[in-house]
This record gives sequence, structure tokens and C-alpha cells, in this order.
Amino acid sequence: VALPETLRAVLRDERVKRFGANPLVGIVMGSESDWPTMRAAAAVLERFAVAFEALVVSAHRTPDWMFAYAETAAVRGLRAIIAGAGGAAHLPGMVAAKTTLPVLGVPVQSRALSGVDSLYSIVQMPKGVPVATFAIGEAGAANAALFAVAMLATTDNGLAEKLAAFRNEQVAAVDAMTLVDR
Ligand code: RP5
Repeated sequence: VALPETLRAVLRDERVKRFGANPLVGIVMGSESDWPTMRAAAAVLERFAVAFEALVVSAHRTPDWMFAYAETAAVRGLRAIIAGAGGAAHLPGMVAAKTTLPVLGVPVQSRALSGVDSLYSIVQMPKGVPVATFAIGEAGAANAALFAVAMLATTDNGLAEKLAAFRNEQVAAVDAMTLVDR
């Protein structure tokens, strides 16, 4: 009912850092300590020139902000949300509970349990509210962004060409690998 008001509040909220005009992807994370991992997602989106926004929002510590962000994400024009968290990593699942946008979950490596806790927390969603779950750590963050690019590329030929070129670069890099005698 109060959506227009919430929408206005989110649009002018300075916690949301915008990288490019009209962001298509949101990168959210439970703490600033997740940023070294989630930066890998941002780097991929920058490489493909996909506008995105990034912010800290904690499922447990700022639940009202999480709801406001998630419930206005689609109407603000986002097409996917990449959500990273560590430990009791409820952020991706709770964001998915409040939006029908695709949510891509990144388990951040935790100190106590090396991210296995984060992985299990994100991957075991109940039937009906999906979260696409990626690998623990930087590889997962980068792949979540590549997956978002792949989704956007289904309706953007220019982006599809860039993605094909990226794959070709990887082919060339592997082909150039040599095994030096020791
Ligand atoms: C989670 O707890 C965050 O996603 C982070 O991975 C972890 C530790 O947070 P800090 O104690 O560094 O703020 O909520």
C-alpha cells in the first residue's frame, strides 16, 4: 500500500551506490567485510558495461531496509539481484522472498566454517522460492555476475556478442598454456 513512499525513499537513499545510469543488476551484501569477495561480481559487470548498484544490507541487522530494497527492486528497473552473505547467510533467501526477480546467491567464505555454513544457508531454499546458488567466494561472485550477463544477453545482441568474445578469450588463454620442464 505504501509502495510509492517506499519507492521514493529507496530512490534517494545514499546507501545505494550506483555504477552507471539505470542499473540493471543489484549487488547486495550483508556486511562491508563481504565487499572484497563481491567486488569480483562488480568487476565482471564493469567489464561488460552493465550498469549496476551495490550496497550493504543485512538480513538480521537491517531487515526493514532489506524489505524496502527488495520489494522495490523490480519496479526500479533491476533485472536480477546478486546477493552475497556469510555464516547464517539468510540475505539471498529473504531478498528472494520479497521479489520475483531472479536472485543469485553467493556464499561468502566465513571465518568459523570456511563458507560451508554460508553455502548450506543459501542453497537449501524451500520449494517455491528459488535462489540460484554459486560457488563459495570470489569464483562464485564472478560467476554470478557472468550468469546475470548471460540472462541479460538473451534479449541484448550486443551483450551476447561480448559474452561470446569473453569465452573465446578463455579458449585462447587455455590453448596458450605450456608445460615447462622442471
Ligand atoms: C554476515 O556475517 C555477513 O554477510 C558477513 O559475511 C558476516 C560477517 O559480518 P561482519 O561481522 O564482518 O560485519 O552477516
